[in-house]
Amino acid sequence: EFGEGKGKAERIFGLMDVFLKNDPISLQKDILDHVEFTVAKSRFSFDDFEAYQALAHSVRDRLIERWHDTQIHFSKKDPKRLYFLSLEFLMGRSLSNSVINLGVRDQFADALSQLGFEFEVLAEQEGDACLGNGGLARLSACQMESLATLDYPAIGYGLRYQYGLFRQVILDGFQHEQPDYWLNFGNPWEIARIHITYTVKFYGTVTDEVLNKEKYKVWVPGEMVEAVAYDNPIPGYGTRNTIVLRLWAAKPSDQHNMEAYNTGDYVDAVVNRQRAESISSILYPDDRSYQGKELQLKQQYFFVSASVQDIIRRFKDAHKNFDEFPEKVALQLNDTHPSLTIAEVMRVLLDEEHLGWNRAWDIVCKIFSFTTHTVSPDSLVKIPVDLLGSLLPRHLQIIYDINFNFVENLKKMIGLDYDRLARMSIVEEGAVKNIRMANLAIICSHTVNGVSRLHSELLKTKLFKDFYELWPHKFHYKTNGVTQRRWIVVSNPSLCALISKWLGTEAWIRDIDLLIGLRDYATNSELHQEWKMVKKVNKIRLAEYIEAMSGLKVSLDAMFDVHTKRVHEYKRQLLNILGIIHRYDCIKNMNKNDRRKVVPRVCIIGGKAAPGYEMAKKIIKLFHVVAEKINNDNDIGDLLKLVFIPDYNVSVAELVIPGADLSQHLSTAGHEASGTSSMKFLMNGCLLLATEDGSTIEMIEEIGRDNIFLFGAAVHEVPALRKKGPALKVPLQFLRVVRMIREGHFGFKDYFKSLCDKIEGGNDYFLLGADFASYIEAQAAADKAFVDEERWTKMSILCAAGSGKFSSDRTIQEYAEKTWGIQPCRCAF
Ligand code: HBZ
Repeated sequence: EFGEGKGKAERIFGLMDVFLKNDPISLQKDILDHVEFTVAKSRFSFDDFEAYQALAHSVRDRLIERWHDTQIHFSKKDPKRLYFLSLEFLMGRSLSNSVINLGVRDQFADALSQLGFEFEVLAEQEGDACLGNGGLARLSACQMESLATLDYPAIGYGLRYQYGLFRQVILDGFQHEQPDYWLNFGNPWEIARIHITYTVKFYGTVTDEVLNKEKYKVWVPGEMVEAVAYDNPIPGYGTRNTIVLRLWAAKPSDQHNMEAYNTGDYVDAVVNRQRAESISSILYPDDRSYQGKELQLKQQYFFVSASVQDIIRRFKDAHKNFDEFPEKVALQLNDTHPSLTIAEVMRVLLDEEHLGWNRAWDIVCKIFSFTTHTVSPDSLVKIPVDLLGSLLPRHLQIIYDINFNFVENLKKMIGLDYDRLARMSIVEEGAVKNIRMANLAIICSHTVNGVSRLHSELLKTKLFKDFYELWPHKFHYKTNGVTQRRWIVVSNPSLCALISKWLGTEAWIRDIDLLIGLRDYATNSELHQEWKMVKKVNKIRLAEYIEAMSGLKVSLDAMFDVHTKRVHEYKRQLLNILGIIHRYDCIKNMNKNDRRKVVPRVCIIGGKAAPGYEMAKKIIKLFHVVAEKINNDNDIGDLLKLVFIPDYNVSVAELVIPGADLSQHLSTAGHEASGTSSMKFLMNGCLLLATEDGSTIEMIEEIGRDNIFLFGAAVHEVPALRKKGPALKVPLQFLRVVRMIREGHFGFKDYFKSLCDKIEGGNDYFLLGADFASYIEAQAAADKAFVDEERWTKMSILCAAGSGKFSSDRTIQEYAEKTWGIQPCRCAF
């Protein structure tokens, strides 16, 4: 590996013959070195933020060291690799997770305390990396961590947005969005690889050329942009393996528009060049729909093209024959967003590697797998043909060719059923012709999966029914999971210590199935005492945060009832608010004696609304006006308090989840593909109040119906209820609370009119009225259980004990074995 022979290698080895040391003195020295030479502050005077930066750099050194070792090991073994393609990753903070996974948390904490700093205080200095919207993006982050921990040879690819998901600011109860220019203070967790760049082409024309008597297509681009790699190491837990998340940033290309410089308008030419950077600058903040915007499509292709070039370069470094490609490469499409990858791989194999259609197609059919995260046909991405044809003319041709072959074959299989042919075609005909990205992904992938059992059933019977009937073998289900390293070890250290103590081992951190052992102690009074103590510590932490943020003091004896997720009509935050109004109304009408029996509650809601989603924004405002009224009603006091947690993100979730007694998951049955926050709450011993939707159905199987508060219509009942329209009977209490809003009990009468209209008089698509009575009953059942401390604690223990199935380690192992065909490749030193 050393160009100048063995002598040089030996000399270098002599200079750096040991790994970085992790004893307190070495760590202190490393941190001070970084203060002095990286942060460029005097080692005799630096503040918490500078200390954090220096600390982060010393952790980064250790990450790089392991990552190099892993790389060398992978190159030597040359295993089949997984390439995980996702336009979104919600990584949150890196410091705590890194030191824990590297196994040096306590050593660093000691070293810092000797320097007069507290690890926890410095960890708070870190900002979140919010390069994603919600569940899908956080899932990608959990899965990367599990891939590293389980020693799989994997690489994640994504975009290095300069602006992450907007920051939510609440003014006067209304959501406002502020840009998240997260790289402002530098990012110690990434390594800029300025030499790893690829040119990405856009626009232009396609011509025919003849080479060795064969005709080839040549794409002459109209614009070129450079993609630069930024590597983010992801360390595994209990292993030396450290994998990488490679994010691409757009930079102007030197090949771009050379003539412009010669025409004399130098300044304009430079300004134009600079525009290239806008491709990777903004994360689109809508977590459901694709608006057909050119910049968004450009972004997708930019990411796809750079990743494919990188993958092919790596393959060609070690292999000559493309027929081996499927043995070495598995490409995972995280939703349809990266599905242009299919057309891009075809294009490279055809036009650049000159393999010919049949060979190229054969390879493409063996390498892709596709996960969908939606249940709604409206969320499926469609790209207008005109837009695609102008931005990526060659890709449009290829997609047409794929579709032509597909439709011809399909006719042979199903005959001339034109309706079905039209539904399955990649091209949607109509006033505006569209390319259906989901159809492209299904046709070209060997495996298609939903994210829970129920979701996959819905795919087979509804969304992708036609395809399922054609290729039943392609359809699988992979129930989502989350990583217990972040969601217990990092975010709930006291619970982590408690679990390890009672199980007598820390092995559950890598082997989650061991959690089931807690069941043996579910009625043990000593464990009950300690379990309650842990919850109390976490509630204190959360209460302090609430007070610091909003000035509101909340009672620790109250039930902390949490509903945090993106705000959507189908997730029914509105149902929660109507339930709160009902509770308030009931308390107001109670006599003193009855009031003594009320279980005090702190109702916590948090979540962002897409900036253009008017109804979601109204729901946020409604919560605030209701909170204003109730929190200031002296008659109510601690019986009911409402808290909105602004700017809910990964690090806020780490604080909120461990402190919750109860969490709500209220989606109308059949609308939540899986849901993953419920898994985090479950692991932390928080009880769930939920509909039988997404992965909740599988949770019921794991923990038993007695340990969860269920309510609402089941999936199969929903269509009939909807059909009833205005004839649907809704309870009087429901009508009463809606009337209170309508009549201006909380102010803003006109503003909330449209919101009330949407849930009354046959317009109630998400069935709030139909589910209301059963929701209130489930809430009453939760109250009843809460006052019986022993029962509640037992339920809480059984939730955590039964959460093993919902670790992303299990999910990733299933994908590896059944979908990707990859093996662990552990780097041993
Ligand atoms: O993916 C969510 C599902 O709603 C949820 O049920 C599931 O648990 C989770 C993980 O599988 N979907 C999303 O979070 N979707 C997006 O964030 C999204 C982002 C950009 C889009 C479309 C969807 O253009």
